[in-house]
Amino acid sequence: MNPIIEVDAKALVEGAKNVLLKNRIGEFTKPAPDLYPHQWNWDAGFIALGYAHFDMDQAESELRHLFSGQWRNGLLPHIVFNTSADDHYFPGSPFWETWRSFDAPSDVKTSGISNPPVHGFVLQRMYQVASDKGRALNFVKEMFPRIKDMHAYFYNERDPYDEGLVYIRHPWESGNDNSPTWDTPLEKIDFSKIKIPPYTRKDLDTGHVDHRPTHHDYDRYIYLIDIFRKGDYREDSIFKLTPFAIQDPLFNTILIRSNQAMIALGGIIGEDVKQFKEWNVKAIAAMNQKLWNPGTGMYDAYDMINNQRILMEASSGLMPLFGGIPDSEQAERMVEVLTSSAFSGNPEQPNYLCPSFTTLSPKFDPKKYWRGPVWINMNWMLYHGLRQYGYHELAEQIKSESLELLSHYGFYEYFDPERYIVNEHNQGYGSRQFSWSASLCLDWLS
Ligand code: 2M8
Repeated sequence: MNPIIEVDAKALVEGAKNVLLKNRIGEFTKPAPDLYPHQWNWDAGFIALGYAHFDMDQAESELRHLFSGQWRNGLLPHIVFNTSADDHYFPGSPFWETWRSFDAPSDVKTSGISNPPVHGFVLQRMYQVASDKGRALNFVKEMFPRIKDMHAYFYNERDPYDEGLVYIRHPWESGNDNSPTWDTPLEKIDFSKIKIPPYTRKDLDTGHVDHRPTHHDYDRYIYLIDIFRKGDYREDSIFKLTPFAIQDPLFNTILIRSNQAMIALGGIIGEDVKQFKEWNVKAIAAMNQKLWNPGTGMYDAYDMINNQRILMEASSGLMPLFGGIPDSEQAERMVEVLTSSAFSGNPEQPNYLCPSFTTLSPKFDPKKYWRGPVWINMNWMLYHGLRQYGYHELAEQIKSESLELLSHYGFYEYFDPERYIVNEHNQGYGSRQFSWSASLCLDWLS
């Protein structure tokens, strides 16, 4: 589809820098002005990547600040709290009760779950774009052991049967919070005998009720946190108690892609990378043996509690392209899925790529968070994945459609994939001035 909207690259770059600078509060940058007042884990990775193009001090500061919250067991929390804003977001730091864990830092307030481990490939990209390679190498040396500890945490603590695949234990860990992928395992939880701790949401003060997760979702999110607290954040205890442990193809892809980056970076700084290579050989084989679905041409998720495959209908099932996981035949199948009506719409009514969930499902909702809208970070990963397999035209389409959305509607958090008549509808939802939308735009335009 030819772009309908002219993209003014210079204006976009200026606008993107402004978003980052406005969301910056000292050592780190918030994902958005009001909705998310703390530092988020995978957001910080994408944000660092954008800063790397114009302010390397701040790019490094983002990762340093994030890793200041790393736990002794290697867990990198999904939130490092800005305690002065504890009242502005739920759940704030006290709710997590991370003091129950021997591993949590006492001087930095954090959550007790993690996020997709993007930091390895972010560090590699920062090194690639750096003009001062000597300085960049020092930063790689500084971050290398911390990222290695985080990967070791995942493979040692989240892979109980030594399969090479790690599990997530909360939908927030996936980053794709209310994706319909999690509906089935969450619906299996019998809530008739469960008491959920009392809580009050804050996200609806600024977020639109139609675009945010439901109360039904939030009850489940809070119930899971209560389990982690009861298990004192010990992974072995949690695994015995939790009704939610999922091997997610997106999360594992990102870990694999970061392993690859660490292998490359380790080679440059003379670090032993044997462990990363072993993790990756096993992980890639497991992705293809356990999660690949030849019937659908996507990678499924696996529910470890109910011992069930979850049929994947979200775009995260196509993300293994980014990790170089499929062979060329599998990749061709995946591209067929991406260009089919499920994601691309039809010639009369094409979608903006890439909806986060198949548009053919009754669960598809073009405005609701991770249940259909286009997300810029997912598009960025898909773009790089497609290029790796030689699908340059499709990759360019994803990039130009992303820039078109950002240019016309602004740096929103997510976008409606259905094309309306330009100017008559707003296609951007969630928070305006969203940092990773700005940051990845900068990376594309650099
Ligand atoms: C969203 O998640 C948070 C919980 O972590 C929320 O809804 O309050 C997700 O989109 C997640 O992927 C993102 O990292 C976070 C901050 O942008 O917001």
